Amino acid sequence: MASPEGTTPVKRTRVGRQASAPPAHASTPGDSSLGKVVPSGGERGPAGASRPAATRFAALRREILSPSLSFLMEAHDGLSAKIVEEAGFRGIWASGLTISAALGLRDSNEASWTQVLDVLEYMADATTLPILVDGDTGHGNFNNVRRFVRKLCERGLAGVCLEDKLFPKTNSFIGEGQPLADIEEFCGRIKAGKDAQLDDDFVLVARVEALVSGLGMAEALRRAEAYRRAGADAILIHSKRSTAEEVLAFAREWANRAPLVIVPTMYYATPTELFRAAGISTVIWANHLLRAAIAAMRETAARILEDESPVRVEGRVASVQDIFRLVGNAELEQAERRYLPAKPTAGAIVLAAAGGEPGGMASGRPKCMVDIRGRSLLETLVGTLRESGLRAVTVVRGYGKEAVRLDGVRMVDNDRHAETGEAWSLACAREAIRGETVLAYGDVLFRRYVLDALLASGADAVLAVDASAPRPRRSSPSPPDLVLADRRFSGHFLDDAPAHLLRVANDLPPEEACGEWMGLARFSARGAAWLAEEIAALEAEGLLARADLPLLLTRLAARHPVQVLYFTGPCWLDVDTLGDLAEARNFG
Ligand code: SPV
Ligand code: MG
Repeated sequence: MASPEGTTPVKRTRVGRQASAPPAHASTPGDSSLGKVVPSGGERGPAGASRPAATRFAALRREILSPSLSFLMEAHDGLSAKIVEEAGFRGIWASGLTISAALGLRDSNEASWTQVLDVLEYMADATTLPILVDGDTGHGNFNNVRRFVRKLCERGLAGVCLEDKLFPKTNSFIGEGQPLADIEEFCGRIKAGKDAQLDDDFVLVARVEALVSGLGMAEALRRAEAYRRAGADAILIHSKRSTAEEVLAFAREWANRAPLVIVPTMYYATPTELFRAAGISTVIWANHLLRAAIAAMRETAARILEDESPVRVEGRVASVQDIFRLVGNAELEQAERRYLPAKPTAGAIVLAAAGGEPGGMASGRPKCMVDIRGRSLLETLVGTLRESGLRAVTVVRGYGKEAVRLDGVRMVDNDRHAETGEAWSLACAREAIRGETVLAYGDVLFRRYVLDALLASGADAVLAVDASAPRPRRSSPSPPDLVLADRRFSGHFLDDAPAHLLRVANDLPPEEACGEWMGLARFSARGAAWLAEEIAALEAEGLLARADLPLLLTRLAARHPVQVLYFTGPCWLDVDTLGDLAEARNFG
């Protein structure tokens, strides 16, 4: 890469560094023999993996000093830091503007420096990437700077950028002619910061505001040179113009005396190649994740307000699963297996023996294998069961059984599926009706909270019932399982007393029904024993082959309390028709 002058730009190492031995006052609570600390944030990766504490300091130094153009992406909290890492960036800009804004504050030092430090600590904990902290003016004079730098180092923050303005600062894009710090005084802040750093590789970037304040190129260069001599590892030359002209002119004059950092917020349209050709060291994309989040949050809030429902936004926002993945729930599950006492887990039986769908929906495939956004209906359903902690899943298959496959589940066959009903299928999985057991139809999808509510219920037998008025089915081949209970849904979740099942049937007059069974039930160990007994009773009476689940559950309710748990809203889906299938693909 040639510089404009034709010399090879060198990203200087140890530019203007102070003596490398840690000064006497820079005590190292972690490991004094190496002159390095073990920063709290440097020990853990996103999934708790340990990393050598010093690597983030060295990594940021490498990025800033390396001869190739580097990019730092803005983040303002732990989650956005994770997203920067996931996107593939190699470093993070902890922006003062966006951290303040995310707290609902102005970029005017309204958040105290310790409040900012708390946010930074979350960010450092959330990612393995090196973080360059926007240190504003250093929160006071040289004395505040050195305490701030020590605290950053202790928390694994790899570098700081200090701007030559006065406390309390104002964002560079507000107003004209902001007063700048006295050069000598600011050099004192730089020296104090470098003397206070607890890791040799900690990076201090000095930010020159002379162009922003309208003081001209000569003043900008004079200041940059003074800051370099005071020990700054790199210079950030800031500009609020809409073109990169003055920044590129500065770079030419500067001639690589120290690495140059830029923030093309206002001159964003400049091709990045020009920065590369100018020998710029590092580009900071300073605020784009927060701006993206603001736009998305606004649109989402407006839609939900307008619709009084999140249905239209559901497919456009990150799923709850995505949140779990981002924050590392999988690691927590592993840790729970390692550290918590083992407890008996519930099992599940999925009845998926029914045939393919009329109307060509499943085009000859068993219904449970239709595609829902790249996964089969069965896999999606079992995924929800697993997310709720159900490990031992048994699937009863029948029609097209060769096509019914899924890793990690036990398959049981009902080879008489054509002439038998659901109770027979369930009886095929009799062995699995032991301990706490969840029972689900193989063609339903439901939100996880429905299952979690069943699992949290203290009842021995409990059914999930949709209390919304039974919906007309679009030429559905299977009539709804309507429920009659001793209490209707009161419309009020908070003071709802338990309701108990009287009857489940397809032929109940809809106006009498209290709701529709969603095809999902849970039995305690005792309830599972009742269920097994009822299956045995049907068998003894010669009724098992023809019985469906409504009959089985109605008989069960005649002998034992079977609770009904009411839900409302779009929390489940029975995939019967092409229309249902389209809905299922948006169900998330
Ligand atoms: C920040 O991101 O807070 C910055 C860059 O300091 S700027 O907003 O351009 O001043
Ligand atoms: Mg800032």
